[in-house]
Amino acid sequence: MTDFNATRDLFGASDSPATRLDIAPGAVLLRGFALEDVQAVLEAFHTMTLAAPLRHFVTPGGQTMSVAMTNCGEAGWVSDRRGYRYDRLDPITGTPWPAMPAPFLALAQRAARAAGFDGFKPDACLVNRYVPGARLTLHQDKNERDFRAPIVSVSLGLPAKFLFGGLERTDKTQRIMLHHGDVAVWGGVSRLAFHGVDTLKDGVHSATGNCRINLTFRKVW
Ligand code: MD3
Ligand code: FE
Repeated sequence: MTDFNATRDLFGASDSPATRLDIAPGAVLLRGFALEDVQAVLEAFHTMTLAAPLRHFVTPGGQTMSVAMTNCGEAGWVSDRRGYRYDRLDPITGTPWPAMPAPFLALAQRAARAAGFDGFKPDACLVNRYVPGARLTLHQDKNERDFRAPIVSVSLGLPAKFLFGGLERTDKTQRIMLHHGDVAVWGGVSRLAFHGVDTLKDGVHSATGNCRINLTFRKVW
């Protein structure tokens, strides 16, 4: 899919600086789409991570992940020696994950609608924090029950090189830089594509300091 198609100002808000890129069938990158929401979203991020702190999960293989994670919403993604799964409870606090903050949900739904997925009702938001050196190896997101719903991802802070492959681990990957304020919607046949994030480079961003924060909104149950 080398035929990138960029269109400016498709979003109604005439002063929106967002640009739309079609990455693959069902996959749309909305550059700068979250910029107007950043302040409210980062404030909600700080509040929710007080209740459900960022932590480094251990994979079933026994490796501690370099990306720090937490969740909000009904369902939270967790990993330990027993496997990957979604759980209603935070294993650290033993209590339900914090409710999805209103600015998170509003942004996710606005982006899904802009990409053609009206009526998106995420019940989970996985929050990832990358510091320089952190990476996410190539994987598929397939612990959700319903693959008809897209995944919406929001990138904040330091830029990262995102790797986007095909339905087989060995398929060729595209490399796409994800910047502060970018939102991507992964639906259709792209929903089950292999993807990952290359090692985060050193840097400082005015919104987040020395890290990248990624929010992924999912329909799990
Ligand atoms: C394509 N997160 O949390 S966001 C993840 O930047 C994850 O933190 C990365 O992969 C991050 O699972 C990538 C972009 C993304 C998220 C989910 C996808 C792309 C996707 C699911 C299917 C296909
Ligand atoms: Fe993923």
